[in-house]
Amino acid sequence: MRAAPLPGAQAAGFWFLLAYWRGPGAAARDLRFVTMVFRHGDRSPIETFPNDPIKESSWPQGFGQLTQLGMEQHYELGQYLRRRYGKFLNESYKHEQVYIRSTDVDRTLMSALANLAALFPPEGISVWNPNLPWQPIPVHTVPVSEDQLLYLPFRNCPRFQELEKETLKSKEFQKRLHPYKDFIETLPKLSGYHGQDLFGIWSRVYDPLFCEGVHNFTLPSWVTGDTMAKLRELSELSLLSLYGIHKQKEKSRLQGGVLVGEVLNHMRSAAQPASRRRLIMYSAHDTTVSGLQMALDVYNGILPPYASCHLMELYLEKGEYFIEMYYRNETQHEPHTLTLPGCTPSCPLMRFAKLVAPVIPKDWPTECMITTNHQATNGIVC
Ligand code: PT3
Repeated sequence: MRAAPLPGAQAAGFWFLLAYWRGPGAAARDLRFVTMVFRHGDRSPIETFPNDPIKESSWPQGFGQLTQLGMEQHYELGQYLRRRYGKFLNESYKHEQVYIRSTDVDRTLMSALANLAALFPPEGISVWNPNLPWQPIPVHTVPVSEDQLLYLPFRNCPRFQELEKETLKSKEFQKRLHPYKDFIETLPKLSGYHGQDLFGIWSRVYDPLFCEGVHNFTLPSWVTGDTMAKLRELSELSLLSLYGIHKQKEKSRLQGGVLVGEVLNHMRSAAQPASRRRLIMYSAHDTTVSGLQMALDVYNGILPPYASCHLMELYLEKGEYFIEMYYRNETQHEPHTLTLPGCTPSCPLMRFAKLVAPVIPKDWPTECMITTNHQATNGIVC
């Protein structure tokens, strides 16, 4: 039954009461800590297919680089974060409150810097050059070869390689792949790329075409809307099958679960009364955002767009800590609430920890070596 509309004065009173009723609750809910994982902004292709008439020299900075559009996207995300967390983060940057880590890749490092320019413009005593509304903020990194946190997928893991092979053979994967078999057969002649693996089709055919489309290059005549739709669906299947479709929990322990464990440790530390840390930011890739979301079982199956951002907030309410997660994957819409399966949108920290425990590796190197192949267990294959 629909409620009858309230007459003017009565309606105003109703909204006032509602605001008052919500007010004290909202005040009692205290944001304590925020962590986020985002994808870098728009970039040039990383590689392309042999028949592509658009070569690396067509891109102002060559392959794999953040474009000016990518810088704008991250500056915009930084402005959004300033609006969302401005009060919580004080008027400007404080080193003991903030930590930023990026993969050691130009586009992720530059994205973090563009973002921070908008998030932490100098204010008051932080102004060091009146003509420049910018201050340096440290962005930490480790070499890609040593990155055991953000540069997903971790390929140096024999058990994971075994799971990838099992996935390709699984009924579920084959069922999903079947409708595209004829289309895949047509690709080598058109693109000159002969690989049949989905990751190759994604990174060497779909991705460069997508980048070229964004930058208004003329695409080859065989690249119709329907071709792009099929290539996108195959790329989505590639990413989904990387972390899921077959033994998702076990794969997560070897991939995104490492980051889940790190985030949970930070949440627990932030819940200590002496903690001064308020923000930890991770600048990374589509494969990082999706790997984290697959481990948390909240992935929507769509390739994470440029500058998409997974937010995790820790609140203190009536003596209990809660985690809330949001996904900002478009600028025209407020971030979408993500609910950890088995919990409520605002999930008690203890319950969150219990629910994610199965995807957090206890000993990643050892778990990676437990394969059905004895050579790997003996450390011969790695
Ligand atoms: O565009 O987000 C992306 C890709 O992950 C890209 O940044 C990349 O580095 N791909 C190589 C595999 C990590």
